[in-house]
Amino acid sequence: MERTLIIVKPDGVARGLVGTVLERFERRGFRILRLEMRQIDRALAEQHYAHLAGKPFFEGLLEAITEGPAVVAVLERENAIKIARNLIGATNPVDAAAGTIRGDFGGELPRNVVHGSDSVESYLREAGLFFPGDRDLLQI
Ligand code: IDP
Ligand code: MG
Repeated sequence: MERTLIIVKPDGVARGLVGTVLERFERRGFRILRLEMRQIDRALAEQHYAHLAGKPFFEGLLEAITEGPAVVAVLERENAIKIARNLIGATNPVDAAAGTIRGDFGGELPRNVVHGSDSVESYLREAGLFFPGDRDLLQI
C-alpha cells in the first residue's frame, strides 16, 4: 500500500472545493489516514517548496499557499502517488485535461487548487514536515 500527501490549497478551500476534492479521492479508492485544516506559515511553506527556491514565481507561490487555511491529508491506496497525480492533472490548469481536478476547476498559477506528492521520497519528506513525530506515517 502506498501513501501520498495531498493539500487542498488555500484557493481551493476559499472556493469551497474541500468536499469535492476529497470525494474524488475517496471515489477512486483512497482511504483517508490523516486530515487536518491548518494555516501553513511561511517557514513551513519554504521547506515544502524548497526545491523551487530561486524560481521567479517562488514568492508568489509562498503567498498563495499561506494566504488562508489549507486542508492537509495523507491518503492511502495502491499506486497512490501516480493515481493521485493523474486525478489532479497538469500543473497549469490551462494544460490540465477535463476530468482532472485542475482541469475541471481551473485557477490561475500559482493557484491550482491542490497539491499531491510527486514520489515516495517527496511523500516521506512532506509527511515529516506536516505531521512531525507521526512515525506511523513513515512506515511504507
Ligand atoms: P505540481 O504542483 O504539479 O507538482 P510543481 O512544479 O511541483 O508542480 O510546482 C509546485 C507549485 O508551484 C505548483 O502547483 C504551482 O502552484 C506553482 N507553480 C509551478 N509552476 C509555476 C509557474 O510557472 N508559475 C506560477 N506558479 C507555478
Ligand atoms: Mg510538485
